[in-house]
Amino acid sequence: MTDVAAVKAALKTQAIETPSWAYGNSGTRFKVFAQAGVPRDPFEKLADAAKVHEFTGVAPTVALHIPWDRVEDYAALAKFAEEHGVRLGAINSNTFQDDDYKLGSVCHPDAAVRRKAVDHLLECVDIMDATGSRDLKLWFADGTNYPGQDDIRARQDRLAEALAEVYERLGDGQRMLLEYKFFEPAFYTTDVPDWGTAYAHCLKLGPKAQVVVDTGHHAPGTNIEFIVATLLREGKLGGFDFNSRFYADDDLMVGAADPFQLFRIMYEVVRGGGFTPDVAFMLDQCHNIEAKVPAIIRSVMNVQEATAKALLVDREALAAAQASGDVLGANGVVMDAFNTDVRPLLREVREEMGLAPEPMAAYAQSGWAERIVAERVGGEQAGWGA
Ligand code: AOS
Ligand code: ZN
Ligand code: ZN
Repeated sequence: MTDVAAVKAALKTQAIETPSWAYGNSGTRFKVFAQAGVPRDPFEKLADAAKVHEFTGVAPTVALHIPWDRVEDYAALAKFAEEHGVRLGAINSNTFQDDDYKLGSVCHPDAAVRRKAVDHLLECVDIMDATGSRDLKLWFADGTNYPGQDDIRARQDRLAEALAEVYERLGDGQRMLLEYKFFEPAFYTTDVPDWGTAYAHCLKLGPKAQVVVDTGHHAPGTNIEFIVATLLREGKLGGFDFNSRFYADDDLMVGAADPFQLFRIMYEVVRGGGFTPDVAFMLDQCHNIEAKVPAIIRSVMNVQEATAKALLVDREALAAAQASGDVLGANGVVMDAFNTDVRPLLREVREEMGLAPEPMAAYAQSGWAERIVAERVGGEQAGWGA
């Protein structure tokens, strides 16, 4: 029997980090459809993120991206966040948007370019000191397009050297989260293409280096929950970049494409003791055609629903079925949890937290969407990459 009170208590402690870039305009390489009311600066992104937290109660931190969220005074930004009921979260570096990075950043064949990239990463750690952020999230677009273009092994050596320098700079309580992605923008080799490569680097670096799993960064059919289970067993799962993919790195709302996969992942998190602050639940999404703030509220709710179902798995019954070789019984226990409608439970959880039971409706009634359209006129809207 599952202890529903314990499930509710666990759900109230969940923290899902929303990404600053999801509040700005984004699109594909074909077109960015600008939306009215979109934030014009990092402060307005935080104000929107505060609304997501206000209506869900489980989105207390916001990931920043440097340079998109570069400000003069990070302490002031952190203070603004706190005044709005949220905190600054992971710092995401950017070593992919300069012309210098055509052939890579930390893996570039030219030492001067590598220096520039590492200096940027070190600057990100300085920013973490100012914002009080724990995590530096590293995603490298580095790779090659053609066989022979560069030396695969030499690029790994350059990567290791750069990571080691940044690792040394990390303060107490700070971590680096290394993200992998199997292709794009590079199409032949990617320098951190999979969890194994990320794991190997993190293992060598030490305990402050952890792997981050972006759910959209795998080949179709990959068993992501197996990767999650493995990384947790090895003490190397630092967190998630949640999103949905139908095809490649689609960055659609988490839980939209495959809620069953999200549930399976969350079950392995719960099963592996990963439902702790040591595993960061972050979103990494872009809302190209849908309204941004409600899309992020929906995404947070999707993670919450998958978590609730994962927590509801009757672990004792499952263990008994597994031990007795009852294949269908064991599968039935897992499917029972997945097929549970957890929305009434989550409505209760929200009411117990002093929140409206239906975040989407409460947001729609709040008037925030109309207010930002009316107030955020003039200036330039923030966008993915600006
Ligand atoms: C890119 O594909 C990755 O998912 C990164 O996490 C990226 O850095 C993020 O989308 C914004 O910086
Ligand atoms: Zn990501
Ligand atoms: Zn991605």
